[in-house]
Amino acid sequence: MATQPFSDELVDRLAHARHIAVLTGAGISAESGIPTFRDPGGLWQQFKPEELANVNAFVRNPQLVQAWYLHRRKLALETMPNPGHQALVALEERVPDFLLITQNVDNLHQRAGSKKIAELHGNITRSYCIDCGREANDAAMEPAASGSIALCSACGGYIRPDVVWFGEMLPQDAIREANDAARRAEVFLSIGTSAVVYPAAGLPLTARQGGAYVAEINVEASAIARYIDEVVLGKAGIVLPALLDAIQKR
Ligand code: BV8
Ligand code: ZN
Repeated sequence: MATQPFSDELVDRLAHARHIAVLTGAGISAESGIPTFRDPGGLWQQFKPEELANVNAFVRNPQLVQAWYLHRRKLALETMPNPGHQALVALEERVPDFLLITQNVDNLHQRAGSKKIAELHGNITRSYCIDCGREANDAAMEPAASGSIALCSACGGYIRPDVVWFGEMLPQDAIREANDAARRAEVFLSIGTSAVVYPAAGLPLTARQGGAYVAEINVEASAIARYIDEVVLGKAGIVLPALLDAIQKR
């Protein structure tokens, strides 16, 4: 029997907590087949996300950025939520005050059935016109797949994905809700994030200051590992179901 990768203390705290907040990053979708941001290989890895996920890149080359997001949206739609996403749905159902704070834009938490979600960086399934703000439908971005620039049918403006780019403000309601949940959390889980992008990466520390027990689940220690209570090394798709199993046995 492999030793469990997490402490009994973490299981007990999660089993009895009434206030839980969870932060997820690209690592929770890795086992669904979506490459993380700092992954080697892959067609789009020739560009750094910071080079494409910003408004200057978009204005300079709207077709390239639209094509990149169209590619990522198709990948997200073709993949399935994995047992890590599903375990977080089960955790939400056990707890009266739960918030899933995600940096991911792949919509997999929503497809897995999570309900209480704060989308810090938007959602790749939505897009809108940068001039008139109209929400564009799924087909509107298709011209970018064949080398054209996708334009708004109402005003001819460029269409962009509804995600937060570097240098852009996060949705105010999402970041406020996330900070409130982190402050009142008794347990805060940081899952599959390198914790280098702010303000999201500040949330585990906000939780710690509010008195929460903070644990991360990652295949390697993240940038905040030294500041938190527990580092659980392992794949989210393996560790989270085992953690829920242990909680349900308490
Ligand atoms: C803002 C959406 C300001 C688009 C994204 C200098 C210092 C500090 C901060 C800054 C600075 N210079 C600039 C900033 C601010 C900047 C920032 O933090 N930059 C970083 C790079 C230094 N932040 C911003 O610009 C934010 N806005 O600050 O606005 C402002 C203020 C006032 C007024 C106006 C403006 C906006 C940030 C949002 C950017 N958008 N994405 C898109 O997705 O295309 S960020 C992008 O990175 C994704 O959202 C992603 O989620 C996020 C973080 O990455 P991770 O999710 O952590 O993914 P990563 O690949 O890094 O790591 C994966 C982890 O999973 C790894 O640890 C790996 O070990 C682990 N893993 C892998 N497999 C598994 C696993 N774990 C478990 N199981 C597995 N199987
Ligand atoms: Zn328009």
